[in-house]
Amino acid sequence: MKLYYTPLACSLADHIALHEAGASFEREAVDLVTKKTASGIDFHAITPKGYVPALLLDDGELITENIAILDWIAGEYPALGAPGTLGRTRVLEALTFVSTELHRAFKPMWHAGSAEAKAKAKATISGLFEEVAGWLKGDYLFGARPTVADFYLFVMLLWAKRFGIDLPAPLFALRERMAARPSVRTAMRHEGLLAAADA
Ligand SMILES: N[C@@H](CCC(=O)N[C@@H](CS)C(=O)NCC(=O)O)C(=O)O
Repeated sequence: MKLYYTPLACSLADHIALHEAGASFEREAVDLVTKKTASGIDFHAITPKGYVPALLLDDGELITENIAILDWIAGEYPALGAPGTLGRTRVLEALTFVSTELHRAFKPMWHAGSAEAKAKAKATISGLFEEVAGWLKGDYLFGARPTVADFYLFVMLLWAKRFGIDLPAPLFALRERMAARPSVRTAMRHEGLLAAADA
């Protein structure tokens, strides 16, 4: 299995999930500007979509779209899902919110645009974080242990730091808690996201 990723992109959620699961996998970085992989392959030849994440399975099947990949990982490694008859639905509900509301709201922050558009995006993001802050059922979204939805949310919390967006106290604490997990530290180290002194 091979994960195509870009440092600090939304693919970090999948990277963390695979480490958290103890999965055996390879990884290959993708330059989203040149659309070349680290080994020099045209990324469009791997997926015409041209964006990360993409997960190549051992049987040659390629999964794209973050919600689908994270749902597949939780299916293979049920400890990364939520319990109960509605467990999978609740995780998909959270993943969809992170993807279609939060992740999408960050788009203006990553691209060239007016200061006004960025200020508007920051206000939208802060409102969304206020909403998510009320969802925690314990140390994580669904209780005492993290699910794939926490990993995607964590990437959004890192992006908040990157763009100087303040977090409600429960999400600030969640970011700290997540950042201390060995799987998260390993994935971040592999993506060059830990300060040298901290790596
Ligand atoms: N619909 C995709 C979007 C993924 C996405 O936005 N990926 C970004 C990185 S976070 C990307 O690769 N952008 C490069 C591009 O679109 O050219 C998904 O949900 O997985």
